[in-house]
Amino acid sequence: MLRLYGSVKSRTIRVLWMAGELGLTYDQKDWLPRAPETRTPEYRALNPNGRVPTIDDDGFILSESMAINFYLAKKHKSPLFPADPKHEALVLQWSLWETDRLDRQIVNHARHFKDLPEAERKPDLAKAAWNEIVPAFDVLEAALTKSQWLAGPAFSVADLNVAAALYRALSLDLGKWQHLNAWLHRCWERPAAKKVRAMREGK
Ligand SMILES: N[C@@H](CCC(=O)N[C@@H](CS)C(=O)NCC(=O)O)C(=O)O
Repeated sequence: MLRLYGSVKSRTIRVLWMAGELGLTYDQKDWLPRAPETRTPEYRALNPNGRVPTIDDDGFILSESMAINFYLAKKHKSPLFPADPKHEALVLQWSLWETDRLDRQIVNHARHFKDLPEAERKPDLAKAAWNEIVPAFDVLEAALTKSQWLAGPAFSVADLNVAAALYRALSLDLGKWQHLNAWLHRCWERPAAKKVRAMREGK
């Protein structure tokens, strides 16, 4: 049995999206980041970082949302994990790139721009994050001007990982990045994506 640890209101959304694409059944421990359940010795034994997501796939324990998605797609022989080694390498390239260039920046921007109570927001931090986001969006825009998808001719785990990480960008004005905007909405129009979005937004 596959067990997923983590709430849809966390990076677990990426794994829930992948599970939906693959049609997997799973048991979810719907725990928010820093929930008391993530601070127990039992959970630390599964993920010493105390973070979500983590999976337990019949005793195989894995953390890191991007790695979990590579594993699930590959294990289930999904076309979302490309067979061509060049496309596979591009999947890794874009997923690692996102983790470096956008993952924390997009969260920091959203928190200090609008998510935190006003008194806790630090406009300087929102601005610093935005200053890193803009050149990264320019890079994505350039790539998506040349190709509809990030790693080969079809939607893949690269698109899923990057688009899922850009959930918060769905509410940004992306008018300056038209190809990025179209690609992001193309990804989030997929039935598995719409389902996790509805879960997250309580619809
Ligand atoms: N690189 C990790 C990041 C995991 C992560 O930071 N998860 C957050 C929630 S989105 C968390 O559990 N934070 C709790 C904490 O910082 O203690 C991944 O992609 O899985």
